[in-house]
Amino acid sequence: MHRFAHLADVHLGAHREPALANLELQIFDATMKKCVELGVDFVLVCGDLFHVGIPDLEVVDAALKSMIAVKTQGIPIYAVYGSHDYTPNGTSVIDILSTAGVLTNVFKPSFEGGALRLGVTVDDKTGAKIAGISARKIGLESRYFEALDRASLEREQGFKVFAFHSGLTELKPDHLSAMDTVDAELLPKGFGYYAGGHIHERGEYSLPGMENIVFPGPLFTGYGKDLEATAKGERRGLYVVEFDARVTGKTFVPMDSFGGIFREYDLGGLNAPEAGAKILEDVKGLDVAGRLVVIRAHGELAGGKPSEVGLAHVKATLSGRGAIHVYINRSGLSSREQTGPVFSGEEPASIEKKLLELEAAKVQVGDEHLRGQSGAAVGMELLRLWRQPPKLGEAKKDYVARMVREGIHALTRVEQK
Ligand SMILES: [Mn+2]
Repeated sequence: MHRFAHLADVHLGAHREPALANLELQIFDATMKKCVELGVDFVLVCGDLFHVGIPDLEVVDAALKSMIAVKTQGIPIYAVYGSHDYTPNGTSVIDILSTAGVLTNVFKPSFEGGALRLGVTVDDKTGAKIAGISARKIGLESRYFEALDRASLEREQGFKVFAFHSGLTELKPDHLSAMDTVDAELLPKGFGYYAGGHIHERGEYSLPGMENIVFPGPLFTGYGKDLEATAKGERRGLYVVEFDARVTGKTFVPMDSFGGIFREYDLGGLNAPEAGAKILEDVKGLDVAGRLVVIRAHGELAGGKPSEVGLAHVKATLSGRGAIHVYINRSGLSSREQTGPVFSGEEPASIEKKLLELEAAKVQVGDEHLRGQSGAAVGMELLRLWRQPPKLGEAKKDYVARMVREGIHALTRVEQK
């Protein structure tokens, strides 16, 4: 009997607050140690190992140490790329780790007459065959799936794992209805295990011809909405899968990092100062030391703006009492005085996409690819590019020049069909 570890959506470098940033790296390190302790034969990371394609070198260094400790035990690490690992027009840190032999990229595409052939990676020790498709930028990988030569993969004998970083349409929860997904019929059938990533919600599924479809959810806690789920008690971790000729068992292994407190406030009908007072009163007796606090405020204020509720003060108060992190979601909070579009309770990326689509529809430009949906996609690309911080030691003028150069490239490039 063999076993492997399946994890995804680690998002190393997602957190800027020192406490969370440290915990994030600690949990990753503990996870790598856990893999050794459990005696797994290999580790499979299904995308979004890092939060951005070019993270801070400090984060890379820490992650590298954790992974090398696994490698030196003779445990290989296989990976496909996630949407966050992708760097427009460039080399991402995952490419570097792959070149250095710290991990093996199992996405081995070749195109033959319009069909996508996937190379299969055979794990030496167990003979397990791994094939997979990396995500590119949002939604683009669906073209890979459409072109995929499934028959050749289905003909492969032995224990097979299919790794991917995409939601499946058939399994899409209602609240993610805006998310781009891939139809399960486009995946090869009859694999022993379908190792997913991208969906930040743990789930085990089966579909016709596809047993053991697993999304482990974020290893740490991801960001935004994930923090809320963690605060409500959702456990984070990895899967350990046992197999011989087929899967004989799969177990979720939690990697607990911290406890959380979740508070929700309906502030409808109050004015801004009343709303602030209500929250402060409620959190007065809470023991927040060493815990994650997530507050969700919603409703339509009778007077004042959401920015006048004093949420920054609430945050400072709770941080002062030892909360490791305070996250306040006020996307459902509106005001009678407020105008403009509001998209509540969604992932930042999908809100950005909707806003850009709304704005792109108003823009009159000659270039076809800067209008409508495609214009919004270019906008997303620019946002993504310009979120990259300067590299350590990079002079401001070099950084600006690089951003301008990459921005122009993104603006002028017509997406290949
Ligand atoms: Mn992710």
